[in-house]
Amino acid sequence: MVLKKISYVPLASDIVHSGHLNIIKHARKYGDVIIGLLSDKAISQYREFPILSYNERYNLVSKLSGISQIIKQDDWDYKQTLKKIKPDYFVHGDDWKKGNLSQVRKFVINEMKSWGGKLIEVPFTSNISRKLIKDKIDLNLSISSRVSLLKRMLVLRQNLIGIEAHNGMSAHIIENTKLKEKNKTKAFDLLWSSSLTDSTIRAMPDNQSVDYSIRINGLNEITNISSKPIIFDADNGGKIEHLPYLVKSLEKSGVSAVVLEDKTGLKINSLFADQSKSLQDTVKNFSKKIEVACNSRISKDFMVFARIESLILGNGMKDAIRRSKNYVKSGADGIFIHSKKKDSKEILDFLKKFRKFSEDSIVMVVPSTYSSTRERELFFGGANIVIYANQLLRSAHKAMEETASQILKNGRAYEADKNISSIKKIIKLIN
Ligand code: SPV
Ligand code: MG
Repeated sequence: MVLKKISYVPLASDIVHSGHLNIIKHARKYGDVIIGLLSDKAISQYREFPILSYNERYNLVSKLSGISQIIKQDDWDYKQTLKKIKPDYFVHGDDWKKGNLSQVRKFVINEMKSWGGKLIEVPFTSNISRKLIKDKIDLNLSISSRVSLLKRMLVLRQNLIGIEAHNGMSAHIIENTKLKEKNKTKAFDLLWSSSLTDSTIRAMPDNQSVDYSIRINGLNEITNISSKPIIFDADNGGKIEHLPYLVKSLEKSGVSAVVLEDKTGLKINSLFADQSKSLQDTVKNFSKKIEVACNSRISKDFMVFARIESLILGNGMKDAIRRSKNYVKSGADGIFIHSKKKDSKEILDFLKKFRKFSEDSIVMVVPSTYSSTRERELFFGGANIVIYANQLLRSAHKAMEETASQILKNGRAYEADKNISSIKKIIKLIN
């Protein structure tokens, strides 16, 4: 009996298009087609998180003809998979010769050689691609899959970094800021919709003068640009009777999580030195709010975070821990513990104490004042989500202030030109 050759085709395919069908057709000429369907984890290591979950993608791909087997591929760089399968042929589009995956391509060629296998490259179908389709259907994310994104990410990775997006431009910058680290690409995982920056861009105080409906409308600009999950800072959530409508609006806007803080009365930003007019809610009242928010969600994946202000208000660590226990018991998916200290000692102390009784709850921290602490120290201490809550807006503010005064001083823009993005760059950015 002559054994049939194995023709291996790696696929991510949360959008299946004719380019994929073309690759499978080619692969069949060489042998039995095994599809290596990349897991969510594998995909998220080299590009944005997939829109469809692994199971959904599996169902989709299993309906395609010409496939002998689908296996789960958990490594995006093929280091384990290739050794295991030792395929005779490895079939891939030729669009990976440049860019992110070119190193991986070199590895595949060498590895395949070691058992006499061969890389077959199929010319890229230029009029179709995942990106083209994704753009065409205007980001393509159905609201429900958008809402689920954060929970899905947290299942795969327990450490995420987020940054504040206050409009379409900041979302665009976040979407396109990537750092190549060895063979991996580092990018921000999620977006923080901040009450502080949403107020500041309108030159309004962070005291809920900018109401929820204005802020939620603004999210549209962001979701048009970015498919990263959004966490919404809802201050104290307002009146308990209004909470179900807030949660519903957030879900309908594609938000993945809401943060409610345990303060009452007129809102004052937590980083404000004078908190004398701020009161902390009772555990009973606030726990009720958490329950109401949890019970009003439509999607089981929408997450509710309880923000504890004990350390901000000077009410102590004991109070913070007591509250965290109660809020988790009330159904909060996670805790946001905040501090306005210059160092992270009290945050790390909280994390240590909290982790003694809760291993699973998600903990979010915002190192604005203790900015010298690195993400990895916070993750190591037990945090799951680290958020840079206002740095983009602050950098834009400083740059604009400097440019405005330079123009006034010089009576022309020439001196400012070297410190600002060129017109060419700006025009190209938008197209
Ligand atoms: C925000 O970004 O609006 C926050 C975080 O709530 S802080 O400003 O530190 O209170
Ligand atoms: Mg806020």
